[in-house]
Amino acid sequence: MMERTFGMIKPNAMNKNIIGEIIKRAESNGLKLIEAKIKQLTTDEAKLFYLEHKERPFYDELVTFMTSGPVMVMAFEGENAVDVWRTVMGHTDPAQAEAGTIRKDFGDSIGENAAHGSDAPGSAKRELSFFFE
Ligand code: DAT
Ligand code: MG
Repeated sequence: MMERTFGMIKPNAMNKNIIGEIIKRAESNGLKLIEAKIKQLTTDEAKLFYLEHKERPFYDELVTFMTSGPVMVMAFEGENAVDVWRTVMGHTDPAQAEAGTIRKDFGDSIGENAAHGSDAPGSAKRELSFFFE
């Protein structure tokens, strides 16, 4: 099924100059980049974006990290885009991520795991509208 998903390159990955490599992996797996921008998240934006994790012990650390430098927000379109992008990114914890995934290759820790991807079509819709028209 043709669908859209939301992806983000996190600050640690932005520091590694691998935007091209990350987009190449998405494109090689059938995803088309249809919108993108580089921006600095405000603390309020990061808190709201990750509101579902508000009660988690890592919430403050997550917000601090996500505002530590610019991110790149992206809209992808393709067959099963949500699942495809999650697969290309790999497991949340880089130490547990499959070989050849973005998080395995560029993640530094479970917190600084290089990329974000929506986990379901519903969250994709919400996250896309959070950053794009
Ligand atoms: P995902 O990003 O794979 O959807 P998630 O929604 O469970 O994972 O968590 C959102 C982000 O929060 C994750 O990308 C990194 C951070 N995070 C998750 N679990 C963590 C933990 N145990 N310690 C520190 N940061 C964590
Ligand atoms: Mg998630």
